[in-house]
Amino acid sequence: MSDDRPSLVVILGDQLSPEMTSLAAADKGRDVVLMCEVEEETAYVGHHKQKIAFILSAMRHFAEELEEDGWTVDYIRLTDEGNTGSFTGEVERAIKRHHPDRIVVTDAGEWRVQQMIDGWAKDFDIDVDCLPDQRFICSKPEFEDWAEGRKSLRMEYFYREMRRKTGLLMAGDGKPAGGEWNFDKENRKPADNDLFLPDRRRFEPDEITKEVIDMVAETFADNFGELAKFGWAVTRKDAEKAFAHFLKAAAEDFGAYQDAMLEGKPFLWHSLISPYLNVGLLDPLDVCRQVAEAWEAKKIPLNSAEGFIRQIIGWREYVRGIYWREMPDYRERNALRAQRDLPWFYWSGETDMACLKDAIGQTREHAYAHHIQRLMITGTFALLYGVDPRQVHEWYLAVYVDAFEWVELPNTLGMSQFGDGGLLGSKPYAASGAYIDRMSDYCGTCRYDVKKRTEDDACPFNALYWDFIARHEKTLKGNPRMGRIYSNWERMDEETQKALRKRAKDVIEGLG
Ligand code: FAD
Ligand code: DLZ
Ligand code: SF4
Repeated sequence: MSDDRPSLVVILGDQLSPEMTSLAAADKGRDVVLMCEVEEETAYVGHHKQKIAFILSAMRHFAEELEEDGWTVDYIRLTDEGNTGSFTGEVERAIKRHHPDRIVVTDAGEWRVQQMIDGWAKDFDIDVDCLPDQRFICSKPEFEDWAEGRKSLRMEYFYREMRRKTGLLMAGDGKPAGGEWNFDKENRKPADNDLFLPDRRRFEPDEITKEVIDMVAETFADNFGELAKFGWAVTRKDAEKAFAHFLKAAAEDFGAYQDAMLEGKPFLWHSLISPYLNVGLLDPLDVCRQVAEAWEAKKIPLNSAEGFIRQIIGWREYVRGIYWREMPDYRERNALRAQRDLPWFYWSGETDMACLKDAIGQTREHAYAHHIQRLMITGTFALLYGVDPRQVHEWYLAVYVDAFEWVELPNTLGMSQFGDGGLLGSKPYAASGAYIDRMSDYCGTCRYDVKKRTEDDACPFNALYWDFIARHEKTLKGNPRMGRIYSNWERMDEETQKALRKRAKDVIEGLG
């Protein structure tokens, strides 16, 4: 490295943290940071309008933060003249402008973008230092070590390792606090409509965000979703305020009502921090430490603290490990050979099924649905109906503000659609309407009757569920966790089985 030529530090739209390894390896007084808004990233799926607005506004705010901190930032806007529309094209132009002696970048979150970075050294005949992303608790090689030689890669065992590694919620003797690793049995309460719901910290768009929102409204007018209720934090300071408010107002009951759903109540006791964690406005370990401290200070119960921490140091880290271990062919897997097209109402929200209407409606309004809505409403319906998992994946990647492939794909294709044949989950998340009825108040207002199975007004989930079970008998019957379900199916008389399959056929044809 010569003294007078700068390094070009490339910061991607989900690397908005001053702690990035790329920044740590650079010289603030000499080097140039490149950040670019590019068409390729705004268009690789038809993102929700709020997702584009959130990322571009957070990028612009972060560029300001870096400049205030003394960095030189070369920021390319989407509408700038000469914008080539791709990371590679913008890096090429920046090399011509700044004549750097090397490129410094932190590993990309997504395989697609990492492929581009891996080509830069050859493309531009320049040194490229691509550094690990240290925002994660488990590095890629560490996950490989954990996974190597294991017969099954269950999250629960990985999670215990992460508890030991971080010391979060550990008793002094290497045992988990409270004597158990997992308190999920306390975390399945349905919510009642007369419960007091915590208010949520949302943020009025400032001038930068307003400008981005106007641009998105015009440029991405045909994309999915609405902008009117945009209330996401776009700076570190505001994201910290949002998290502090969750800790004070909602974390206490987070555990108990984690799986609950109420019509017209999109946020319940959830934290709404996934977009902030995923782009770097909040640090995962830091939020977990704050939650553990709140438990130690007796402000929140252990089942809530443990449930929350497990989602982050367990599930979030685990799906990242799976993604990098299994890509690129993971995206193509389709163990159940599901081939149907995604029903159109996933985009329009126009359906008489109250549960789907609500989950999709709030997704349009807020670019948000909580985990159980994603898994057990939109996810389960697509699974039972037999949608091609690639189409389901593209929908989830598009419609949520927090959607980045490394976290979305294993959750969708693996956990929700069983497309990986059980690598991630030990059985499919198939369920009839009874589950939704138990965990929500949707069925009360629905045109369909959740108690009926074969009539014209029977809940579609019911017949689709049994049809799914029958359709996949060869693949799933041998699964020890499915044994009881198959016994129930076999105990049904032939007439009932036929009526269920006929009703499922009608539902499928009706939607087709
Ligand atoms: P909370 O319920 O408050 O949970 C706290 C945090 O835990 C979340 O912010 C998130 O960072 C983490 N977390 C919880 N569950 C998971 C999980 N299964 N995997 C990884 N992290 C988890 N999460 C994303 O961040 N991006 C996605 O694109 C995404 N796609 C999903 C697709 C499907 C089909 C499913 C079933 C889940 C998906 N999830 C995804 C996981 C989860 O639904 C969201 O993280 C969560 O709903 C975000 O809302 P929250 O911040 O209020 O979460
Ligand atoms: C999701 C997204 C969008 C919509 N736009 C941009 C962009 O214009 N510039 C950018 O740097 N990042 C964007 N992103 C996030 C990237 O897709 C994300 O950084 C990569 O997927 C990480 O691999
Ligand atoms: Fe959903 Fe069926 Fe309940 Fe209607 S009856 S809300 S379709 S589970």
